Amino acid sequence: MPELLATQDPEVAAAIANDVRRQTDEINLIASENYASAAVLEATGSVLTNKYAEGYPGRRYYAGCENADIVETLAIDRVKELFDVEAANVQPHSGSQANMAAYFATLTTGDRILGMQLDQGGHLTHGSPVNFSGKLYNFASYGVLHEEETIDHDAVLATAREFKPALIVTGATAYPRTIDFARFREIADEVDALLMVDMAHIAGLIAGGAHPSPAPYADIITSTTHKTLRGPRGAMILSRRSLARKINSAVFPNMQGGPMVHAIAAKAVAFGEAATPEFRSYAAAVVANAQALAAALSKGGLRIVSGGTDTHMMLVDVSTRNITGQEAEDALRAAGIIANKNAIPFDPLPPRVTSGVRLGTPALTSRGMDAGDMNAVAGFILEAMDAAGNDGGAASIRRRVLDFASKFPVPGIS
Ligand code: DSN
Repeated sequence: MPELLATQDPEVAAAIANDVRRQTDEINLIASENYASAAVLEATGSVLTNKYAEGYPGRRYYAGCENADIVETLAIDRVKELFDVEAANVQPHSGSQANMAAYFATLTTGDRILGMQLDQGGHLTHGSPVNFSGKLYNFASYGVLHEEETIDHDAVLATAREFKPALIVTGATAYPRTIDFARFREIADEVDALLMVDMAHIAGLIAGGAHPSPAPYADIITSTTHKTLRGPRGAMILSRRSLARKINSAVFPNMQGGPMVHAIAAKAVAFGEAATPEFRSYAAAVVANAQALAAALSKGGLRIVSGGTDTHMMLVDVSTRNITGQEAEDALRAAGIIANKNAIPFDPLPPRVTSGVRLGTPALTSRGMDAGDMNAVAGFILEAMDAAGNDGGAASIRRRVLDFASKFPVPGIS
């Protein structure tokens, strides 16, 4: 338990200590989560949280920003090199805010955008009617093919021709296959649209060379920094130099106020880590683990959407086990395995129930698990689903999950 907090504020200290234990004891298969390194955590918890630094390096609205300038310039330079892009804004507090700023920088409200359907893998900010994106802009959507469950590029092109969007957005939160950025560029060019890639889920894979980069094709790239990239909670916008001024103004002063300098410092640390050979090995292992886990689950009788994965995540159709996505999530939780229910393409069940779960390997790969360990993880998952609703069965699996997990140190904790 953190010592100072334990004395001053035992309630908060206890919640943090309990989450340290939870993160250590459980198997985390949430595809969008990871374990930041001790160095990233140290920068995140630093005194830079005390500083106001509206503006950009060298052009601030407050005095005393010399160290804020250093960390922000380091973050910008490192991320530009990491992803081979001309410009970067590292101030967005979240992925949604990065996407909001990207739209604000390039469009006028009411403009047309073509994005991926939420229930087929897209994100709320790609046009959901309950999100600012769907409220402020005029969206049309694309999805996946019924049989293959991969992006229907012919439909993307046909819709783009008819709808004439000013911007096409690709990137996903629940799509396990490589996205063909070159094909999206061709479609965007054909209808004279800008191309935006939201690479939040796969940023670490791209940085580590385990997924093709959108950089040669996209006008704007947005991303969070805490998923496969393994940095602090936050986001960024990468772009061509010609769009940099508009993007910077869209982030500040248009949409955000003071940047979180402590988070920017931690982003700089994470970008440094992601440029190492160790991170390249990590990114390759994340994909190898996902493929091994998908194969083992498939062998165990579960249907993997699109037949497998090219990335860090898979969508598992649990209806073959006669349970819903919600029941699967609950059964896994009871066994000490953390994952989220997720709609599968053309899901007959509502979003609060679903027929699937989304599983990802970024976090357990950060603990050093390898493809061989995925057989054990798959075994626990299959057993837990069979034990759905059986408290005694779940408790027995949970004990074995705890014993298994204890063999793998958690970065930033152990
Ligand atoms: N919440 C994130 C995810 O889990 O994919 C997307 O914003």
